[in-house]
Amino acid sequence: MAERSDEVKLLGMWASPFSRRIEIALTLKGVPYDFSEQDITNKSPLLLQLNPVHKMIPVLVHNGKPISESLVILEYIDDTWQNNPILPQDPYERAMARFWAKFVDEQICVTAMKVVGKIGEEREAVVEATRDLLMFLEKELVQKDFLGGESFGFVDIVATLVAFWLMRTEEIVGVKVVPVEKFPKIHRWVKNLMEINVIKKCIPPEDEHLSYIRARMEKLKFKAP
Ligand SMILES: N[C@@H](CCC(=O)N[C@@H](CS)C(=O)NCC(=O)O)C(=O)O
Repeated sequence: MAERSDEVKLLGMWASPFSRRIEIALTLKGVPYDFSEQDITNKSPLLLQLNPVHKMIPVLVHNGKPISESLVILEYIDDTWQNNPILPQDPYERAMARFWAKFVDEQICVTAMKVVGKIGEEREAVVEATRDLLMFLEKELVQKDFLGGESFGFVDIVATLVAFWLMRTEEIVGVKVVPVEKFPKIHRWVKNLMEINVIKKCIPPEDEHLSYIRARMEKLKFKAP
């Protein structure tokens, strides 16, 4: 649990899967925090001051010190509050968890984001590319309830982006990127996630989230075919 002297503040945005990762980790650890909702279309002087390199949320401020980039923040939280560990203890397992987290961000997230930005044949190609990448997660979930193994951990927190952003976006773009027939293990994993109280508490409410994603896509002129 947080020490009484800990001052923890999260600059985030309610609909951001990156910001939600940090809320999940802080909630799992029982760390009280102040949440500062940021407008990413009109960045606050505080955000620009605290994250001058990327100018992005989330930023965690612990006792006045800012930390940016969600994967870095998650590790910081795990190092600082050691109850309910997020990363495995074994060095090889830790390396593997970091490997898959990096894969989710650098490969799945980057490719999946293009699904909403493309139409027609180009969209079909990125949907296929996203499925090829997701197949690696599907295989990781054989005989495992969570990407972290027996229990929910670092990779699961990072991959909530697949469960609560990519799979929600399907309804808006009108394409089943993660069909249950092809990805039964991923669908089972999403069900397992939904049984965790911290997850139930920390994911954005579905209807508001879908309206937000739809409005943002319209603003960016992304249209369903
Ligand atoms: N690699 C970053 C990505 C964070 C990110 O993409 N944040 C978005 C909100 S979902 C943002 O702040 N966007 C503002 C911008 O791109 O200017 C992380 O893991 O923290």
